[in-house]
Amino acid sequence: MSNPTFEFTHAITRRPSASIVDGLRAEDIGTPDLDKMLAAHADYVAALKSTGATVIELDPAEAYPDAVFVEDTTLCLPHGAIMMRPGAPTRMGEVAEMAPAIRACFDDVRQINGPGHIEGGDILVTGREILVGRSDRTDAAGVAELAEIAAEWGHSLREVFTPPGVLHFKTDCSLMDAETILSTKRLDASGCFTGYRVLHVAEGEEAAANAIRFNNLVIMPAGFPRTADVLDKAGYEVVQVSNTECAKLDGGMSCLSLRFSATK
Ligand code: CIR
Repeated sequence: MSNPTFEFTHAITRRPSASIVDGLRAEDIGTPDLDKMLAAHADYVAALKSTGATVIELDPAEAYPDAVFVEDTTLCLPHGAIMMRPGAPTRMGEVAEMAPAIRACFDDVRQINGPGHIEGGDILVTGREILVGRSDRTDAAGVAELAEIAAEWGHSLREVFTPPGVLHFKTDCSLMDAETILSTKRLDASGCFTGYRVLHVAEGEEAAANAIRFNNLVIMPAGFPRTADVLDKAGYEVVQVSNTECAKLDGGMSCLSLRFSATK
């Protein structure tokens, strides 16, 4: 039987555009290089495809510098999809850009109407619940609006907190399988994963916590050998993809795709 938390028929990605140099960042650690980012993005898409999934590759959206980070626009669940309401004003328009591709894959598409805000990067769907981290981008009203739709679709939702100074909840954690979470120690210390099996990223490799489980693979950023070793020893099939350019914009492996099983 398939496991809806990590077995998917589809992914949606969007190629980065030249405007990526204007992408949001908490701290300026250098301008992303478009050619390097395109090469890494192609490797990422190839890894997704290697699992047998269909990858819908959207064209660059020049008007939205952060549009490559598609995860923040939509929450995809087995029943349907929910269009988010980003907390970053420059990212609001990305939702309408994504909607046609989502409508082509899902019969039931809902919308967070506001006034609250919520971004996909703050949402971790596990085998038993939906965890949503309040952050600078996701507020109580946004979480409450999502909770109503999630309840209608039979999911329980638990509000947790993103550590201060961390962009999104999933900047610091990832689902490895229905019961196993890869996390930084600082996030796990908050107690939000009690009852789960938790694997910690290696000390000093906190940026490795944003990975994805996609079908048979765990796709993680390259350059974190001790965490790769932890995952390898735990029995996961790990693929590493360069994340140097997206990291300059606080982005990582989960941000670059929407992962789901299409309902139509
Ligand atoms: C932003 O600040 O919104 C983008 N530069 C990075 C978004 C990363 N998305 C994610 O973690 N889901």
